[in-house]
Amino acid sequence: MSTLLLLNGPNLNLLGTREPGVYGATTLADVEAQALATAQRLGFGLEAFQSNHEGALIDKIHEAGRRHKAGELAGVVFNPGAFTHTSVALFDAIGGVKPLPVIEIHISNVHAREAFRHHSYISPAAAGIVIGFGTEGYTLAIEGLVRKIKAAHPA
Ligand code: CA2
Repeated sequence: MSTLLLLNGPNLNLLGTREPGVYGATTLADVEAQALATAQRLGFGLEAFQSNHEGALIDKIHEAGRRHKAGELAGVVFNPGAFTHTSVALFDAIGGVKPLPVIEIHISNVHAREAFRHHSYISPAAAGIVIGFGTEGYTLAIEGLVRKIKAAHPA
């Protein structure tokens, strides 16, 4: 049970290439490499997946749920991008794979932005939320996820 999944949703493949004022200059490849280093420092492996398609993200969450049941995957860090504010289907998917822990992360402080970003369909299903720490939030999210995993499975 020593692998984590980093899941990124729509347009996050553009990280570091546009809108550096909002999302920073770090690329998605940098984020994934940093996340792997963080996971390994904490004794875990890490797989990364990004998709611009809601159904592909849902399929990946279902697969993560099956792997969690089989003892092959410990938890998920998920930036659902704009689907955060629209997707009942992703809320249902995360609810459908409980008790797999899913940490929701947002690079920007969505509450300091447009009103349509203030509501998350994902948050009620998430085990924890990290918002507004830039791409360093991914490191915080992995650290928080590992704390929750260790609390649920004391050595
Ligand atoms: O702050 C976040 O992490 C968001 O999840 C990012 C989403 C946005 O819709 C959410 O409200 C908050 C957007 C991701 C788009 O990423 C881009 C990166 C570079 C250039 C353009 C888009």
